[in-house]
Amino acid sequence: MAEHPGTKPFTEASNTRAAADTPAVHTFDALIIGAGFSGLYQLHTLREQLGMRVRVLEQGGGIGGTWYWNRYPGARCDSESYYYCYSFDKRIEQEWTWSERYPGHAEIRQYLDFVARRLDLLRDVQLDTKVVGAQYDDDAGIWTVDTEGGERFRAPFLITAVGCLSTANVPAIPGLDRFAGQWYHTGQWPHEGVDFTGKRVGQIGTGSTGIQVAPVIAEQATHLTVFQRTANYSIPARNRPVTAQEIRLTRDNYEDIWRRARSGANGHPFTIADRSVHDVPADERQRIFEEAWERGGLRFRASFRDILVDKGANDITSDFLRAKIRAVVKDPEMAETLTPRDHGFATKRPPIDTGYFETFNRDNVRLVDLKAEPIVEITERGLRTTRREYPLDILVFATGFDALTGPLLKLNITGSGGRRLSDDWSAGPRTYLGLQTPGFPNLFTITGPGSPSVLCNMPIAIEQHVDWITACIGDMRAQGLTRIEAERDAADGWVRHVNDAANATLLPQASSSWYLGANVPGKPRVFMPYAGGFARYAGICDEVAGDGYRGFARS
Ligand code: NA7
Repeated sequence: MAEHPGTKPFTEASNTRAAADTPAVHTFDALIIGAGFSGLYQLHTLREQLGMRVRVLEQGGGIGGTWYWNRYPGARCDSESYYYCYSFDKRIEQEWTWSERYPGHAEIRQYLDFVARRLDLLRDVQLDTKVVGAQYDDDAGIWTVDTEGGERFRAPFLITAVGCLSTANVPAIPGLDRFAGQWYHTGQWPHEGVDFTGKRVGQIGTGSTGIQVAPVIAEQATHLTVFQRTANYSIPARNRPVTAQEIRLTRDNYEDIWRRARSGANGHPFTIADRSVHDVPADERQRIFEEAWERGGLRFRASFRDILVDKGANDITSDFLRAKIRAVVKDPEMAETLTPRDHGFATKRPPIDTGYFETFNRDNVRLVDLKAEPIVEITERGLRTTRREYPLDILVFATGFDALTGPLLKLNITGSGGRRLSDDWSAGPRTYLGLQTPGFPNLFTITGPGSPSVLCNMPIAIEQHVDWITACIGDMRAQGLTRIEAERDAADGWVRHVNDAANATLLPQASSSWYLGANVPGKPRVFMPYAGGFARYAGICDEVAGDGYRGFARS
């Protein structure tokens, strides 16, 4: 795939290293790590609203964050395009036109490139720059950031904009190094694409990604074997081109769309119906579900208000979806293997699909139930389970991410007094509002653990965080303050609140969920995102700021 234009690495004279063993040091008012949706908007606000000198350090060779890396065939956002975008700039909102109901990965990169050019962002973005360490100097009140290339950056404020799903989880299956074919993780997909023609392909993983990629591979490959550990629910996406009338209507109504998105639980502009699954007679309920199924997409779960909080309501919903799998998949044994029985609908991240279950009616597709025959090893020729060896030319890992904490811990962050973030989070992330961690002054995290993040339509969650951080730094500068740090009591209270919010839903009951870190062996089992709802969360953040940044020590 061709790289999109306008994303050449930042270069300037001062960027070259002064001498082989003396890193060049570049000083800024703020450093941002990551040039996806969050890093780009954070750059814009700090520069334009506060007049700060900012540098964005980006590991990739282009902007786009998650969408720079996730280029696997079928990669598409499951928020609808008209609201998977920024809301802060009327001009951008009115000029950009999405082509499909759900934006594909290439179109999202084109959109971000359009935004970056419109706002002249690229001059402050340094590409191909991987951060390998960040240390806080208490005496100087300065963060020092080191890069793999040996450069050093210093600034009083450090903002991580590294995304929630950016550290690929490649399971440690013995034998991968001796596999004679090619293997790929979907989150690190080659830019030139992968040609599956004439190949026997194995795919491990049936989360949102696996469900998107399998139908596309099956169409191209000679044969596809899907290795499934946990069966998943999926709602048809019903993707299609956007009509001229929809574009007009959206543009005319953006104010209302954003107002609704911000006042809801998940940053989506659709409202969750104010009725219980138990309130309506069975035939009426069936009609409502069928209608939602036909409409497709994430808004299926908005059909009733109690799908995620009432076990009985969730069981009824899950049964409807299980029946759909049986209705689509012709082989009853295969249908049963594809039917989730161990968790309720949407207690794990609910995928949406284009022809996923239909894929299993194809002659060239096989399903392997890893619960019945676990993986033993990868061999030179393919993959061996406890039952047999499956010969493969290509192995695709759709095995997800070390979500939320992974991208942050990879940065090797050391805070006040030399404390390491990895030590402080050894039993799970401990943040205040998901924005700051005690012991790490002037370090802000956009959509960090403890904030609504992945439970939301991300651009809405990102804008709320960036606006809050920008206002917070602006307020400090106005008052002549230089240091802000979350107080330990405030963080402890917030961690309790995050747990309570999760426990008020059915979400923690899905024991294999990446929300809990369960997909990464050895990761602490803690429910990481804030499940109390976006609007409620944003209200708390505003209240904290309005109350003199309650829970933050500022000096
Ligand atoms: P997910 O949702 O974490 O899915 C990963 C899949 O890979 C899931 O089916 C896992 O099974 C499976 N997996 C992970 N490790 C293994 C091993 N070792 N063996 C077999 N199977 C394994 O990641 P996605 O990329 O699909 O989606 C991530 C998010 O991106 C998505 O939710 C959207 O928010 C966008 P498990 O369920 O853990 O048993």
